[in-house]
Amino acid sequence: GEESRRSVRLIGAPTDYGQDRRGVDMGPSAIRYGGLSDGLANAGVDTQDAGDLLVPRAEERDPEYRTPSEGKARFLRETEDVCGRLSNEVQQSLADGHTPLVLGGDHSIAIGSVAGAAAEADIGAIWFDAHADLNTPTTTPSGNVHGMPLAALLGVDEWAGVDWANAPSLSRENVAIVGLRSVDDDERELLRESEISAYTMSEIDRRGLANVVEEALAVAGNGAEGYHVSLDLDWLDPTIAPGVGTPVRGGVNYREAHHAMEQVAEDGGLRSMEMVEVNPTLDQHNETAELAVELAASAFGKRIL
Ligand code: HAR
Ligand code: MN
Ligand code: MN
Ligand code: MN
Repeated sequence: GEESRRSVRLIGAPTDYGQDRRGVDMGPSAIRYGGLSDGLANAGVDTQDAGDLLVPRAEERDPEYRTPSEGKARFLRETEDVCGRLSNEVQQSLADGHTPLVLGGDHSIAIGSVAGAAAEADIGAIWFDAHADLNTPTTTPSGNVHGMPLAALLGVDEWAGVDWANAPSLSRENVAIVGLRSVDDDERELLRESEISAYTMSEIDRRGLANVVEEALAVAGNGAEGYHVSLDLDWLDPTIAPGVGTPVRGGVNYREAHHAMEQVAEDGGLRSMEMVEVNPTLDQHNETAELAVELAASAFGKRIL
């Protein structure tokens, strides 16, 4: 039968607090300039652009922040401020009947996107990423919050009860991480003992990405009211997505990535989405942003025939 047309609301979150390569705050501009509204129009969705959140420049802030646990999380206060406002925007978008598509910014903003998406519903999440993003201020090797958002949303250790993460916004049995190839020791320990579904590149080699994504969609959607897709562009192989701050060789290729997003579209359970870590200062001719645009079009249902 006739399905009602999906409407997407773009929300820019131009942060670079969460990592130490400058320039990722230009991600929302790069992705828009890469043709996002045309790409989504080609996918048959209506798009409105809510513009960018106001994000104070990092230079004007003091990055040092020790948490009550004596851990380290640079720019945590600024991250809390942005994520609180982003959470409200995402919640409002859903209340208005528009699917939120958040443009980062570094991956720390996922704390706000998912907190907003989970505020009025029990949701799952699929985390397409080379990294697990499961550190806490105590376990982090870098102090960079972009390595921590999934732990924050799950309420791991000192992240439990952090209200601006709405922690826990996610439960472990509804979370799937797809594409892992750079995991820290404490993250590995957590993944071994928990119910989080974690798919490494090695498993993708063995089983094929389509099979893995089919399983990840089932995990994220099982008993949940839809799921959030968090797309870190470093999920892709750096040969096709060089414009990211922490590239890791051995990622998924162009066709694999498209097919995964086509599976998301086909599944129909997508509630909210974000694309993060695009850094145009590290890119070649904006190709990483343009790839993000193409992948968004596939995720929102672009058909060839
Ligand atoms: N795991 C490392 C850390 O915590 C590197 C994290 C890099 N993270 C991202 N997001 N690019 O996936 O510092
Ligand atoms: Mn990430
Ligand atoms: Mn909830
Ligand atoms: Mn990553």
